[in-house]
Amino acid sequence: MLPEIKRPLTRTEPIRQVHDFKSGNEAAALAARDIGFHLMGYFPITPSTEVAENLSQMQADGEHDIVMIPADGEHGAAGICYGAALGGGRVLNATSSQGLLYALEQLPVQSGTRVPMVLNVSTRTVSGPLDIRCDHSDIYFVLNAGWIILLARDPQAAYDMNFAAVRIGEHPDVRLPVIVAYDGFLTSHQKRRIDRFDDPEAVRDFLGERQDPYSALDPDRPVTFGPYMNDPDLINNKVQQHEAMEAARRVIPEIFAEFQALSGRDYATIDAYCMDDAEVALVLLNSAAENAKEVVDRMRSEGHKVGIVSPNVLRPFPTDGIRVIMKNVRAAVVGDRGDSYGADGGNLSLEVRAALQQDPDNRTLILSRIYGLGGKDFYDADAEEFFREALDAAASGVVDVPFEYHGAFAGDPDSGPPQGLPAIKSEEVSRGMATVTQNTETMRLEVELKPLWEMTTVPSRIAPGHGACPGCGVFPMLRQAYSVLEGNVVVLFQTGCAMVTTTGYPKTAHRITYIHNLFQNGAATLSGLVEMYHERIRRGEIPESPEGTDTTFIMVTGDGGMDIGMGAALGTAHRNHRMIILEYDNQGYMNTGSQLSYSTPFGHRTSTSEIGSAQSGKRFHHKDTPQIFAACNLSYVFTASEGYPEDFMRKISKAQWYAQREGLVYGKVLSFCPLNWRTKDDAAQEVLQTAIDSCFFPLYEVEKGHTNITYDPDAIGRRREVGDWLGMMGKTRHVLAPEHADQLAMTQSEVDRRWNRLKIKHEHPDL
Ligand SMILES: Cc1ncc(C[n+]2csc(CCOP(=O)(O)OP(=O)(O)O)c2C)c(N)n1
Ligand code: SF4
Ligand SMILES: [Mg+2]
Repeated sequence: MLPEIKRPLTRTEPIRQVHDFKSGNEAAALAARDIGFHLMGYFPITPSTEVAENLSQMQADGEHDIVMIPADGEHGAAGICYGAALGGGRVLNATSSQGLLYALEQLPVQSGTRVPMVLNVSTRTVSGPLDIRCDHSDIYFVLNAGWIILLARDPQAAYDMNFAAVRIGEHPDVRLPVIVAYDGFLTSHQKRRIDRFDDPEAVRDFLGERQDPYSALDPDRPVTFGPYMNDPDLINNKVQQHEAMEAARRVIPEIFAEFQALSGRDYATIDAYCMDDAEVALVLLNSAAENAKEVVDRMRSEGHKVGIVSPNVLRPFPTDGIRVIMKNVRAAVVGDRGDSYGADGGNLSLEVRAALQQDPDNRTLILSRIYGLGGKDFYDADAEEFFREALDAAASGVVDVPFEYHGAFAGDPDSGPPQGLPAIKSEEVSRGMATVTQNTETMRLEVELKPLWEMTTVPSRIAPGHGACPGCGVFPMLRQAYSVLEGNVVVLFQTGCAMVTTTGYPKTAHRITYIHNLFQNGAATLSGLVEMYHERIRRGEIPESPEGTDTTFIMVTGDGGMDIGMGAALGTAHRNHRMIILEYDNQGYMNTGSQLSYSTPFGHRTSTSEIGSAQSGKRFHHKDTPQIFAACNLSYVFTASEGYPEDFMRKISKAQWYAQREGLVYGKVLSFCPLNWRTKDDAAQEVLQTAIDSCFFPLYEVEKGHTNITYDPDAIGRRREVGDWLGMMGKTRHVLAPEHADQLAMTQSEVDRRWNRLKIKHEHPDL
């Protein structure tokens, strides 16, 4: 018997439901629609992105009216959600892995001020190294954040727990935010049969209205949220938070019981499978526990009294339930998909041991195992091995190996990856393809290029052959830059297509030193390295280079990286470190499946700005990143396109000169993405040309404060309408339909406005 209080139920029959076939992410999105949240703040990250994507499609089709706010990063998303929840409505977010960690700083603020909302976490391993698959290392980081954590072992539970989460979090005795966590890919992406509600009125009755004691939107009752509070009061505040979590121990079973009456589906705080007489148990979270149930059936048919213990609630941890269920268990393996390094067990194992320790009669032997990291599969055979280990311990009364990683294997020092192209020496690639001189009058730079055919002889700092889509613009762009850059170059790639397609372990396409950092912080990381370089030269630890031959430090980033990483990049700009930020702008978060970035133009279709009867693509204009950096008064800012190689090569040569001598350079390169622009693979030239000729993407530079348009389509009679460009891409063709005439006109007018301002700046050196 689990220690649950079930309250009398008024409903005798479950409500009308329909069968469906959905993945965990789809189920969570359907639940969000059916709940009718007021607002969702989000930032895409695999494998949780589909929640927002599904909701975007449903929104475009007019199926819900949740306000969907694409944040500048997960920290921003958490802030948006917190602010919205202070206003009293229902709020949703979804994230994973680094996204959860990036939001982490906000989570205790929300729980500490007792503001309910729902956050779906599709669990994924945390970096580094970067790995997009499932484990529980992300969710373990939030165990101390003060949020209730419900677990969903399959898509049905992902749907159901969202309803329960709303009620639990908003309960007057609780008032805490709630996470619903399900396994990335294993649950988020695998489709299963689910039942979903088909009776909106009954759902509304179940959910009721959100009741908040205070709202930031009540002018009659102004209220101070989050006062400055030191001792002696803070500890009392935390006692109240603790009491809210304790109240949740009582409230959760009550809400689960009500949910059972609504749906017919029974959730306990702990899913106990064959535990009534079990002598040996496996304790696991989420989908792995489901896999292991089959093994229990098989082993029971062989006469072994085995069972599975799997909490449905991680916070508050169901300590009493664990003690009751495991009272007669002689030995158990507790499996953790995430280590608490140095603690001799993952968090689940530590908490199970702590729970049992409080029962003076308990004699269960615990074996702690770390398994399934980074998406490593957990098969029947693994579950069976765990059971056999526990059976041995139960029989001998001894635990031979209390803590171990399961499934790791020692590497063979003699087996390395096949040798690709060797590292390249700077002498091999420094061929004097660009000569940069400073005009002594204007103090601006002039560049003389060797003919393009000669550049083809320069070996590339990046190996040929890559994992990108055919026609991808990233590689021509890199090739062009590397053809003219001189000397030693160190690159840092932020997360994105260029990074993922060049460094699949155990290989690397980079023949020079390459660093990856997550795209919220690459600029800061590289600025640290730059300063270390100069300081070690100053201390005589690294030989000094003759003037103009210093190592060049380049951060390569996508346009998305300039959303989430904008703070770090602007900090780097204001400090003026000697490095280059080179942004390839493919107008979206392509690596994660083409979600909108702030650089995505107005009206463009992405997987989070879908088109349908109720929505026509992205709702706001593209970010003018070069102008933002120009406002930082850098020595050099430029735009370029892989379609204009000589223009780009001149600019990147200037960039190197300035980065070696004066400080930060920022450059934005329009970069072709046939997959997500929905064009033919070989359409780069005409599509990029039209983007430039329509003045959507003007080619210019801002050098020492002077704006210089380097290609003026007006002046040579090549000016085109923006519609000509939009008509070339599947992602934008809809804008040309007569019903979207307003949208087209707005795009044209915004493009004209920005172009005219640029021309005025070009003509007036003081602007
Ligand atoms: C904190 C965090 N949030 C989200 C992600 C998921 N993510 C990885 S790459 C990426 C998109 C990158 O877009 P962009 O910089 O434009 O590069 P592209 O993929 O288009 O080449 C996203 C959203 C992540 N890795 N870390
Ligand atoms: S999705 Fe686009 S940017 Fe990414 S590899 Fe493919 S073509 Fe290149
Ligand atoms: Mg991009």
